Amino acid sequence: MTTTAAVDQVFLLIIAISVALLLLVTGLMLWFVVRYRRSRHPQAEEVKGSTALEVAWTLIPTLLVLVMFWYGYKGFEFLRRPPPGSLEVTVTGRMWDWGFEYANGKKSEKLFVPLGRPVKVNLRSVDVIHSFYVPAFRVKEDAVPGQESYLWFKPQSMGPADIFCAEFCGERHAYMISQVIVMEPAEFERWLAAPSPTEMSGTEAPSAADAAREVMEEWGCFACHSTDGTESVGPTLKGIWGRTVTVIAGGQVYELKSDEAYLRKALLKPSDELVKGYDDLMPPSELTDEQMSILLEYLKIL
Ligand code: HEC
Ligand SMILES: [Cu+2]
Repeated sequence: MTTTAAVDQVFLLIIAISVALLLLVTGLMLWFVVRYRRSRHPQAEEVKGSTALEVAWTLIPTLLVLVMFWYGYKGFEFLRRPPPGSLEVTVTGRMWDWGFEYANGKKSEKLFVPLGRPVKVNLRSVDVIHSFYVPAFRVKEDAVPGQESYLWFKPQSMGPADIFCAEFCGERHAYMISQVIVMEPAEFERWLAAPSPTEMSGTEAPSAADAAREVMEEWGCFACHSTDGTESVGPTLKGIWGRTVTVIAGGQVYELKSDEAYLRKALLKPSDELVKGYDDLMPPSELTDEQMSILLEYLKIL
């Protein structure tokens, strides 16, 4: 069974019970209105209790609620137990995009998965609470900073499925969109084995700029920064090297010339020196030393 079928079954069951009750209550109401209308039944009557009726309308709804609980619980259990042999992917939520990482270190911007194999998504967040939501697979789970959570699903057909963030997480929450891309298993294995551009070496080495942009995509920098001069949540990184920046630090406002030391600090401890006119929204980056030097080289030539 798939998560989609599991959720839909319970959903349909609850809808069916609800519709049956709605029809029953509405039907009885109309019947009473007609049958006991004033012209036909001018004298109001006092009705004394009926034990059989009271037992019935206590027992039947209790049973119905227990049935809903039972199937709901079974479905919940099913959703909490990823099948053995699931493909594990670590998903990181951050303001404001999703990052995907596979067991072999491969990283991507979208969730690539093979057809027919269950996928276990291990969720984490580096800043605030996000919620990983894939409507097509009927799964949704919060990504909470400092906590691991997970969900699983099994893609049964080709074609992309949308991923949303379902927990309001700030200014660009609505842009926190990605996709599940389902591939033929063989094609997926090839994709997974191919190194990301940043890991390439030797003759295939990509240009320094490509490597740097790859790093920036991996860490979600483009969610807040442009490299073409447009302002976004953060200042544009175009011409960042050597430009005069007005910063606020410890209540002091001063100007400085952007150099390597400044940029390093801006990346590692963004809250220490805030660029004037911007909010303290940038997460401290967890770049590796190698990524840091790739990035710094790139910022010099932007
Ligand atoms: C959540 C949005 C966000 C993300 C993600 C983000 N930044 Fe920022 N960044 C900002 C904001 C806002 C500022 C200005 C306030 C400050 O200095 O912290 C800023 C400032 C900067 C500055 C200083 C700019 C200047 O004009 O002096 C640099 C450099 C920078 N970011 C680089 C990066 C890089 C590289 C990444 C990815 C590793 C990144 N940022 C990720 C929001 C973000
Ligand atoms: Cu979010």
